[in-house]
Formats: sequence, C-alpha cells, structure tokens
Amino acid sequence: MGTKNMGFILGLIGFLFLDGLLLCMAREVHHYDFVLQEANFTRLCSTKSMLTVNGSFPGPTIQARRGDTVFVNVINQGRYGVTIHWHGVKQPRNPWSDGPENITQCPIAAGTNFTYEVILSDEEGTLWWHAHSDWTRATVHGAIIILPAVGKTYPFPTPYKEQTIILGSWFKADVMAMIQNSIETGSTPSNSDAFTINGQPGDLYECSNETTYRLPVQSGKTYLLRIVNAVMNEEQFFGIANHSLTVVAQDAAYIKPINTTYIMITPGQTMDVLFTANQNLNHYYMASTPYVDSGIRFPNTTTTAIVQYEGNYSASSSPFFPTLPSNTDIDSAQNFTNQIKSLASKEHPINVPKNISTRIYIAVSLNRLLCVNDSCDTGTGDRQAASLNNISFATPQIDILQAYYSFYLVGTGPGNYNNVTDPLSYNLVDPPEVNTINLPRNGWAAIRFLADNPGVWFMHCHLERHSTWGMDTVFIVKNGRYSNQSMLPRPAYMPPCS
Ligand SMILES: [Cu+2]
Repeated sequence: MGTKNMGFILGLIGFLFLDGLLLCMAREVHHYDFVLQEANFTRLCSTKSMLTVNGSFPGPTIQARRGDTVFVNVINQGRYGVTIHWHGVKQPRNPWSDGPENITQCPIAAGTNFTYEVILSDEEGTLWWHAHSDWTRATVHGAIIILPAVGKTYPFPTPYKEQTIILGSWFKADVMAMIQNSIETGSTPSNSDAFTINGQPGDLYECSNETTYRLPVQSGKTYLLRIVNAVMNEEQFFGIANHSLTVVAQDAAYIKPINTTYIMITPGQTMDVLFTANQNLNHYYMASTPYVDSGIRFPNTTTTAIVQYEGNYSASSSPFFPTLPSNTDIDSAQNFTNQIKSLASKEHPINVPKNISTRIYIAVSLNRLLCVNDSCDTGTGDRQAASLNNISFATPQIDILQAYYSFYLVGTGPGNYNNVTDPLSYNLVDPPEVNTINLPRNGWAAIRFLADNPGVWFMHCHLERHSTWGMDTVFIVKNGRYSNQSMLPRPAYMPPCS
C-alpha cells in the first residue's frame, strides 16, 4: 500500500473519530416544567374545568434531536395523583421514568412533583406524551418532536414548514368522574361528544366555527404534518380535500413513502405526512372521522380544520371537503395499513429478529363478567370486560416496573392464526417498526422484538375503554449478564405508594 493511500486512510479514521466526537458533544439536554393544573375550557357551548399541563389543550410540545435527553419536572397542582408517559420513547435501561400508573411508579400526588428523565435513543420523527392514570390522557397530552441529529437531514426533501396536528376526543362531562362512575356501575363509558384537531372541534359541530383550527399555506410549498392520534377510543380516517398525502414516518421510524388520499391512524400512533399546496388558491378542509370495524355504537361525527391558501382571492363560500372511506370500510383501512414498510435504508436500517427463542400466543377478546351481589346496575347482571388469554388484568395498587418497547409488525391477517402456513408470509425484509398496531377484528397480528431492555413493561390496548376493562398485561424482562444490560439504579426519589 502506497503512503498516499495510507495517509488517506489515516485521514478517514481521523475524520470518523472527529465525527463521533462531534456527535457525542452534540447530544443535548433539555429541561421542561410541566405544571398540572385545572383550567376552564369552553367547547360545544359548554364550559368545564379540566386537568391540563400549563393550562393548554393540547399540552406543550417537547422538541429535541435524536439521542438527546429531556428532563421534565412535573409539578402537580391538580386535585388528584397523575403520572405522565412518554409514548414510544424506548428509555434504554431506564424504566423508572416510563410512567404508567402503578406499573412503573405510583402517582405523583397532588401538591408534589417528580422529574422524569426521558432518554431518546434511535427514535426519529414524532412521538407524544400523555397522562397514564385512568382516563386523564383525554386532556393531558402533547407532541414530542424528534429532529435528526445535528448535521443529519430527513430522508425526504426538507419541507417548507412543519405543523403538529393532534387528533383528540372532547367530552362535555368531567372525564374522570365519568370513568369512575362507569367502573363502579359496570356501564359502558360514554362516547365522546366531539373529535378535535389541535383542540378545536371544527365547523361541523355546534358553537365551534369561530374557533376552527386554520393552517395557512403558501401556494407551491410543501408542508410536513406531524399527526398524533390522541383520540380515546376510535381509530381515525384522515385526509385533506383535493390534496394527496405522502406518509414518510410512523411511530418515530421512517417508512417507504406512501402516496395516498387518506390515512388510517390508530389511537396511540403517530404519522409524519407531507403534502404540497398545489391546488387553486382557496380553502380546503382537512377532516378526521372514526373507523370502526365492529358493530358497536360509535360517535359518528367528523372534526375539521381548514387549509387556507395565502394570497388575494375570494374563497368559495364553503371549503372543499375530502372524500374519506366510510366509517366501517375495513378494506380501505387494511389496504392502507398493509402498505406500511420500514424505510430499511443504509442510514436507517432495521434489525428484525430472525431466530425466535420464545413464542407467545395471546388471544385478545371482549367478554362479559358476572356481577357479584348486584354490584353493578347494567340491568343484565353482568358487566363488560376485556382480556388477554381470557385473563382480565387488574392493576395493582403498588408499582410494577415498566420499560418501553417498540416491535416489528411482521404479519397480519384475517381469521384464526395458523402457526404452520401464516409464518410463510411474514415480512422479514422491511416490516414497520412501531409501538402501537391495529389488530383486525377476528384477525391476528404477529410481532417480533428483541428482549434487550430490562424492566417490567406494560402491553395494553390503546382504546381506553378496552384497557379499562382489562385488555392489558405486563412483560417482565430480566437484567442481562452485564451491567450495561441491567436497569439503571433506582432514582433517589420515586413517588411513594399510598
Ligand atoms: Cu400511549
């Protein structure tokens, strides 16, 4: 090898070393204060007091870069104990800050505070945070934006602007009182009164058209929407009139771009979506409406916001409306979901387990439980329940520790799972890496993950109603052989359990 070549290689090593050094130095630490406080909000002609973070609904956005650490000091000035969960943050070796109530910690009591250490690792894109105590997440949630590391770019053309779009549920009643009553009486929790986009129901609901969320756009520019489904109980179809969407990420992992006129997004999921303002100067609705694959009664309403072109023109008297699949259109939902594949590029590789050491079969179902001694007033003598392998989870009064996992969705299909033929169709090349999936009714899904994060972690249905009824379990992952495979030490202070 000539000296010239050698010099080049040495230079390369130096460069790589420097690059690594710069990356280490670039990992930032961020601090946020989250004050849990009651605040008055008026929607649908009625006013209520509800729990918020910093008085806003949706709550504040956390912004960081890949690999950063975020400290969030939660100061509880509300009336009851609450915890906060960082949905989709893997928290390597740090289950202590994951958040689900009585799973990894006891509630942060009213009048006390607790600081979460949110450790980002390979997540990139959009995630979200939400309260994880009963149904508090209805009003206590917000986005987590994770930008590429310093010096890195998106694996798609840089958008002109970005906007977070949070889909939510609005209940006129006090959500905590409603769910307490429903648990005590065995009755089915009330349906929401509206869906919201960035906290506003939009033009199709009473008393709402003055406050409809509006997104100003410049003709010819491309926008990135970071869409979070924070709805309590319903999957959603979402679209923008006359504009096609390009989905580029899901659950803070990049995917192969999907061009579509609508998305189907499940509660808990996030999707990053590009659209270009390439239509005539006018006003266009973006809309979100439930997708329901069972025969149950659901709130059949639609929330809207307005994409509003800038410039001098007179807009149509009513904005154009998107064409979305019908609320029970299973094929459209599955067609969309089946298109999602990991980007699986050199920059963003995947690591789907190929050799499986433990197989776990879980049957997910809705059930009826007998009420003992007339303990409920459902009129039928039994109450609604939900289960995994026919066991309804009962949340303990002490904390079981939890850590966060994402997993690969390697297969899904209708009917009963066949453990001989169905694995033949698994996608082990570019399965999406997700933290929440849509499980088709009367169907199955196969997921794979490497149990490399010690702790106890909560696996549950993100339809709040089902989770309340017991469609939950915990996985316990033991420490590995070495200290770097073991849980970090317990923080000096954890909220006491009593
Ligand atoms: Cu969640």
